[in-house]
Order: sequence, then structure tokens, then C-alpha cells
Amino acid sequence: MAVALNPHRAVRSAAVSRVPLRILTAVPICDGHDSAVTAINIELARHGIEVIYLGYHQSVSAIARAAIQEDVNVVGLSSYNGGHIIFFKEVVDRLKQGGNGDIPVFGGGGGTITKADERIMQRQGTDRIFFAGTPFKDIMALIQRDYARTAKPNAKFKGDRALARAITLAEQNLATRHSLRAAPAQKRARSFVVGVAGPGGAGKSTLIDELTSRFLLKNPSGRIAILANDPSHPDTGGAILGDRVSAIYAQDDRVFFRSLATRGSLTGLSAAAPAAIEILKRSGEFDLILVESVGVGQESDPFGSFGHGRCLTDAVLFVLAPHYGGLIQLQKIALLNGADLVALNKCDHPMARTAKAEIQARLNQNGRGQLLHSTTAAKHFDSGVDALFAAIAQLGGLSNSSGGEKPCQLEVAP
Ligand code: B12
Ligand SMILES: Nc1nc2c(ncn2[C@@H]2O[C@H](COP(=O)(O)OP(=O)(O)OP(=O)(O)O)[C@@H](O)[C@H]2O)c(=O)[nH]1
Ligand SMILES: [Mg+2]
Repeated sequence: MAVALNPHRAVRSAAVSRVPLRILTAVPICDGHDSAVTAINIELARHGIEVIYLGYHQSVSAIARAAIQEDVNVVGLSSYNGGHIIFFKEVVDRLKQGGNGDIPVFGGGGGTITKADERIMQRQGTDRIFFAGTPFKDIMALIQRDYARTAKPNAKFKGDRALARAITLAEQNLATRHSLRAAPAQKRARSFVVGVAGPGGAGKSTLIDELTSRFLLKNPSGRIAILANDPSHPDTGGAILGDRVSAIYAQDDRVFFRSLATRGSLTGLSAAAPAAIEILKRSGEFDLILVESVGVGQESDPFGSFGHGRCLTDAVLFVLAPHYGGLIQLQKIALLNGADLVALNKCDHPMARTAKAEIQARLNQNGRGQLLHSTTAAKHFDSGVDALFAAIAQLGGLSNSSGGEKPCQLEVAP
């Protein structure tokens, strides 16, 4: 009997052979029509493309900032609210203003965008519109044909775009030396680097966002960088880099947020992550750098905490949710031995009480005085997140007072 072949294989052979194309997709402000862009995102990833999805109801500044920091090949907007002529122009203009007019903008919106609208939009700088009825496979072929590129060093790029391009070069396997040269000159002495690991869905990104809010509040002139690693699909090479959707506080100019696809690396981080961390550190821009791993398994050691290979971070935060299984699963998680900070997130869940006792008992067995932080990242102003930030600030010499002064005493987790 003939065996049906995996249909993804054919897509893969066409897509994986070159550097994946990166595209930022978003739905404009005052528009909640996200089912079209969701379908497009899945199709893009199936065709070996890395999609950074920003979400719906997104402002011009949020879209432009994300496009710059992610150094995307193209921005794709899905617009159904009728405001497309003005909105697309504002995105194009915002990119141009900062010297980033090389990033093209295209989009779709079914029948709400007419051919006549497209002509006006093209005069104003939009690249093209995909109209209702265009088959997905034609859209994908056109994107692959017209927007794939190998990024090159560009001395004209400034600020976040220069950093972003340096990271792109590192991702393309160009010599790290090259990427470092592309990064802006150092201004501050030191960044504190925290690796954030934990099982898929434990709330790492949500917690990072809440920690970002504390950093912004308590360090009024500092900058924070977030490197968010997400898995590439092994079948197609594409990826949905979804951590940015949870990053509400990344919509601040003091935050640099970059998504990295693993592109076949099985360590829990992109192979370019060490270079990217180095680029961010050498820039001298950032007081705090948070590196989110992909959802990790029991044996994982993404940041080199156990001395095998290079240690990438100054501290490691391990995040769990109450659904870890049972005591035996806790015993198996290596990073519970190696982490400097451990957080039980989703403490709003009824299972959290038992989980707290079990995890603290597990940590006590390590004999390292590790304290369990109890957090509910989904809740704004959670006191557990406050205490966790205080502990990070203490370790990293960051300010934890609203006046921006250095903390004088360690705050204890509840
Ligand atoms: C589904 C839908 C909804 C769903 C949305 C679900 C969701 N989560 O997205 C629900 C029912 C919730 C809804 C609500 C509303 N809707 Co509605 N909705 C639609 C509908 C029927 C389909 C849109 C869609 O998803 N199409 C599927 C996509 C895949 O196909 P497509 O649109 O043809 O797009 C093609 C290309 O353009 C391209 N494309 C699209 N986007 C992108 C992006 C990129 C990057 C690329 C590469 C390509 C691409 O892909 C397709 C390829 O063939 C349209 C009618 C229509 N026929 O367009 C109305 C429509 C968009 N809605 C409309 C309205 C008015 C509303 C409401 C205001 C109604 C109300 N009074 O409450 C609300 C507003 C909701 C909100 N918060 O914004 C109007 C908009 C009118 C206007 N702009 O002048 C429309 C046109 C209906 C109408 N004729 O009146 N809506
Ligand atoms: N109930 C509850 N839900 C939460 C909490 N924190 C995060 N979530 C939700 O959990 C889901 C996963 O959160 P993420 O922050 O994306 O988790 P993650 O660990 O970054 O996931 P991956 O990056 O895919 O590994 C989202 O729907 C969040 O809204 C919490 O404290 N309580
Ligand atoms: Mg995440």
C-alpha cells in the first residue's frame, strides 16, 4: 500500500535552503479583525518564513518600532476598518523619518481596500495590496520572490536599527566580529544579564513584561533589552515568533525587544543568542538584558549554568506554573538546581498552594538557600512580581525605588 507523503516536505525543500525571510504582521489601531492575519501568519510560517506577530489594535509607532528592532524584510498590515489610506501612509512615513525607509510595507483587507485606494497608497509609499480572492499560494510565492534578501552591514543605520542589523548579521552566521563592529559604540559600563527559562506556557513572556514595567518605573532613565527565543518549525523552517504579542511595555522607547527563531538549534536558544547578548552588552545601552529561552524540558541548560560550555548570563530565573506534574517531575528538572531565582507563576490557580509547598521543599534539598517567588504575572501590580523584581535589582545593582536610587536592602519574597 502506498504511504501518503508528508505534504510539508515539499514546502521545506523550497524554503529551508536560504536565510529565512522575516516579516512583521499587525492589525492597525481601532481594528479587531485578526482572523485574516492569523490565517496569513500560519501560511507564512508553513512556507519557511519567520513571522513576528504584533497583534491587533496596534499604533503606527508600535508597528514602526517593532519593524526596526526586529530588522524585518517587510511589514504586512491587515486592515479592515476603512482607515487604510491614512494609516499605511503614516507607517511608511514613520519608518522613513528614522532612516528606515528601506523596510517596505504591504498589506491586505479583503474588499475594504479597492484598486483605486491601492493607487493612492502606492503613490504614498505602500508597496502593494493583496486583494480579496488572491489565493494564499500566490501571496506566498510573491513574498518569497520579492522580499527575500541577505542582510548586509549598513553604516547608515543608527540607534536601535544598527543594533538590530548587527543581530541579523549574527543570525546569518556572518562573523561575530562583523556584527560587533556594526553595533554602536559603548556608553555605559555594564549590563546585568538574566536568562529566563521554564516550560512552554508557564508565563515567561508575561512575567518578563511585568518585570519590564517595574524596570521602567524604577529606573527612569535606564534601558532594558529583551531577547525572546522561539522555536523554528523543524518541518518548514518557518516560525511564529509570538513573544512580542505579550509585550505591552515594549511599546516604550526605552525597551529594545528582539525575537530570535532557533533555526535548528536544540539548546533552547538561537545559535546567534550568545552573539546577540554580546552585541547588546557591548552597545553599553542597557542596564538590564532579559533573555527568554524557548519552552524548555527537564534536562535543559540553555544558558550554560552548569559549567558545560560558556555561561551566557549573570543570573538565571526559572519559571514554573502549577501544572508541572508531580514530585517526581520536580526532581528531574535540572535547572531547579542551577537557577539563582525560581518563580512559581499562575499563583491565581487553585493548584498553586500545593505547588508552592512542593517546589520550596525541592529547593530546600539543594541547600543553597533558594527562595521561591510566587507570582501572578497575568495580574498588573502583583506584589509577587514586585518582590521578584526587587531580588533581580538587588543581584544586578539596579534601582528598585521610584526615585531611581539604588536599593539598600534586599526585599524578601512573600
Ligand atoms: C470575519 C469578519 C468579522 C469578524 C472578525 C473576526 C476576527 N477576529 O477577525 C467579526 C464578526 C467579529 C467582525 C466584526 C466587525 N466587523 Co467585520 N467582517 C468580517 C468579514 C466577513 C471577513 C474578513 C476576513 O477575515 N476575511 C478573510 C480573509 C482571509 O480574506 P480577505 O478579507 O478576502 O483577504 C484577502 C487579502 O486581502 C489578503 N489579506 C488580508 N489581510 C492581509 C494581510 C497580509 C499581511 C497579507 C499578506 C494579505 C492579507 O488575504 C486574503 C487573500 O485572499 C468582512 C467582510 C469581507 N468579506 O471582507 C467584514 C467586515 C470587514 N467587517 C465590517 C464591520 C463593519 C465590522 C464591525 C464594525 C461590525 C459591528 N458593527 O460590530 C465589527 C468590528 C470588529 C472590530 N473589533 O474591529 C465591515 C467593514 C466595513 C468598512 N471598513 O467600511 C466588513 C467589510 C463587512 C461589511 N461589508 O460591512 N467582522
Ligand atoms: N491565569 C494566569 N495565566 C497566566 C499568568 N501568566 C501568564 N498567563 C497566561 O499563560 C499563557 C502563556 O503565557 P506566556 O507568557 O506566553 O508563556 P511563555 O512561558 O512565555 O510561553 P512560551 O514562550 O510559548 O514558552 C498566556 O495566555 C498568558 O496570558 C498568570 O499568572 N495567571
Ligand atoms: Mg514566551
